[in-house]
Amino acid sequence: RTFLQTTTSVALAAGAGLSVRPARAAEFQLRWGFNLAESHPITARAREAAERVLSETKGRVEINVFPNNQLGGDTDMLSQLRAGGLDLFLNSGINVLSTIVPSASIYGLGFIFPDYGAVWKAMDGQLGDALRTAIGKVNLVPMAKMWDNGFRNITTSSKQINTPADLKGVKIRVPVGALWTSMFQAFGAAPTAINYSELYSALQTKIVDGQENSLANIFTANLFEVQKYCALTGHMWDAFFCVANKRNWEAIPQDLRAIVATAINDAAMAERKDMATLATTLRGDLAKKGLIFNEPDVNAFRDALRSAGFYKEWRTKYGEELWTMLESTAGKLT
Ligand code: X2X
Repeated sequence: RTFLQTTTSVALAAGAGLSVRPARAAEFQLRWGFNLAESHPITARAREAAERVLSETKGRVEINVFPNNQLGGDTDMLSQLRAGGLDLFLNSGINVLSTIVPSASIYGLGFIFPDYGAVWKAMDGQLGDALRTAIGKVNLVPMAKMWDNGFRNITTSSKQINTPADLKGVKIRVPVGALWTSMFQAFGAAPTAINYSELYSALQTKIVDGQENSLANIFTANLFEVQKYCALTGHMWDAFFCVANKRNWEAIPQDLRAIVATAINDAAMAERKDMATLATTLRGDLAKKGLIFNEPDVNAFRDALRSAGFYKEWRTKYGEELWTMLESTAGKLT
């Protein structure tokens, strides 16, 4: 039980005058977990949201932020969330969240968004709303705004990836979600599903040769230390839903819930801007750390997915309704 509803006033130590903590334990204490590193912009913005909530609720709601897999990997955190031990969880709809809401992964299909304009039009619009509705059906409450996790690129340690043929048989880590495994199988690679919490050590010990992620994650999780090459494939875009455990969420009075939701959604919007700013410098920063970049012809990668029947297969899985919504922003895919 994380949701401590204290009736007694627990005075904190005297002399805490400089602290932003309330003078007594908050009525509602929420635990908010996710996988990203301490230095990722998501962590700073989540902490900022927590401060804002504490002040705007006059100390009644305290959110404790647990980044960097402090509470366990994504698979563990999802279990904790469903059991109510975790109140808020940031997770990609393509990642473990898709194991309980399969349709939430649709925005991760390869090469569907040309740019961020197309991304936010879809995800703040009809398609995103449909996915939030699906998430709402499994006793989770999704916040309105997604948090950017960036376009993804492939890193490797033993060889450079210039064409889909270069991926043949390459052992590559993917997050735990069926779409990811399917996509890398369609590229001809040998994907292994591993949580982000285990990624650095899986690369270091050569359980896998490569992985794919945003430049922000390659930087903040220090993956450049255990990877040599980065192919700028931008093969898919990813983002996080912020989801709450429904029972715990509804135990909070409506006026306080509104403050929490607004603070979290505003933080998501600020984080999107942070990512856009970072995008202008990360390649240079990572090159300075020794990562060797190349810019492959991405059309060849998209064609590889097409000819492997990848889009057709997933069209059947997602169904025509979602597919039509997707194609209304992404254009014809099959
Ligand atoms: O696990 C990953 O690679 C990450 C951090 O990008 C996601 O959560 C999908």
